[in-house]
Amino acid sequence: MHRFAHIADAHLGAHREPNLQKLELRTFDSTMKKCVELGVDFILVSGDLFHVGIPDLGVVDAALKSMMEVQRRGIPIYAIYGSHDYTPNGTSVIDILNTAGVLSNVFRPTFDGDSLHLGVTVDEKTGAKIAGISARKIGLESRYFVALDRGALEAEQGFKIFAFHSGLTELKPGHLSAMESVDSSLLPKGFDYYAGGHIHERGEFRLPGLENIVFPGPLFTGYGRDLEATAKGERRGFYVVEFDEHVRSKKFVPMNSFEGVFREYDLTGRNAPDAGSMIAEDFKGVNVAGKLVVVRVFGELAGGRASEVGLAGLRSNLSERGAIHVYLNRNALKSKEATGHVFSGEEPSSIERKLFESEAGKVDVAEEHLRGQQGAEVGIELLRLWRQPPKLGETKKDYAGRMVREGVHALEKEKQS
Ligand SMILES: [Mn+2]
Repeated sequence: MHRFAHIADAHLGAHREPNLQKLELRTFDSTMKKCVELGVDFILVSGDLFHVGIPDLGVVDAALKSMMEVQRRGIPIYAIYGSHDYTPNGTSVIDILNTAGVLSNVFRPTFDGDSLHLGVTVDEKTGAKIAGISARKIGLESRYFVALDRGALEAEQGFKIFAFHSGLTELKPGHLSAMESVDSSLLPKGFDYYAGGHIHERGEFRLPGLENIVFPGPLFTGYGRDLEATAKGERRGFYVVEFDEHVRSKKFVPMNSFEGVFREYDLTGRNAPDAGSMIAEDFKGVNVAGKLVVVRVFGELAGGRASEVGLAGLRSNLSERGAIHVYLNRNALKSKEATGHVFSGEEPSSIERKLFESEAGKVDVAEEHLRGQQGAEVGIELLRLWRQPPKLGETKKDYAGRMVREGVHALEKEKQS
């Protein structure tokens, strides 16, 4: 019997807060060690191994040390790009690790007119065949799927794994219903295992002709909204799959490295300062040491501004009491004095999307591709590009130049599409 590990959405480098940063890398290291301990033959990463395409070198160094450990034991790592660690017109950390032979990028496309052929990577030891489609910027990989020569892949004999980093329309969790996704009919049929990534919620599925569709969810805790689920006790980890000619078993291996405390408060009808004391009072006597604390507030304040609730003070108080991280979600808190946009109760990316969509209609430009839905897409892509921090050692001037180049490129690409 052979075994492989299926990891997705590790998002290494996602956290800036030192405690979480440390835990994030430690969890990745323990995961690599666990893979050795479980005797896996290879490891497959379904995208978003890193949080950005050009991560902090300290993060890369730590991750590399952990990966070299499994490599020394003859366990290969295969990977595809995710939506985060893909770099539109540059070199991503995944490319560098691929060049260094620390992992193998199994997304090997060749285009023949409108048709996309995927190279199949054969794992030497087990003979398992792996094909995969990397993510591109939001939803664009769906074009790959449409162009995919499925027949050739379906004709491949032997134990086959298909890796992808996209939501499947039929399987999206309710709160992600607005997210871009790929119709499952576009996947090649008859593979033994569909190694999914991108959906930050663990799930095992089957659809007609598609057995063993698995999304492991984030390896660590994810970020933003994910922290809420982690604090509520959702287990994070990866999958170990046993196989010979077919999948014999698949097991989730939890890697949670801390406990959580989750509290939510409806502040409707309260004054901001009262609301603050109520929350502080409620946290008295709660043991937060060594835990992730997530506080979600919602409702409409009767008086005062959201900032006057004093959540920042609560955060430092809980940190002093040993909380490893305090995540405050006040997206759904409204105040009568607030101005501007209120998009409530969602993850940051969908709030951004809505904001762009609502504003795109108001922009008066002649270029068709900068208006409406298409304009919103351009805005989202630009925001994603310009969020990249400068590279280590990159001068301000070079950074600015690169941002301008990539921005112009994104604008022109949209024009052509
Ligand atoms: Mn992800």
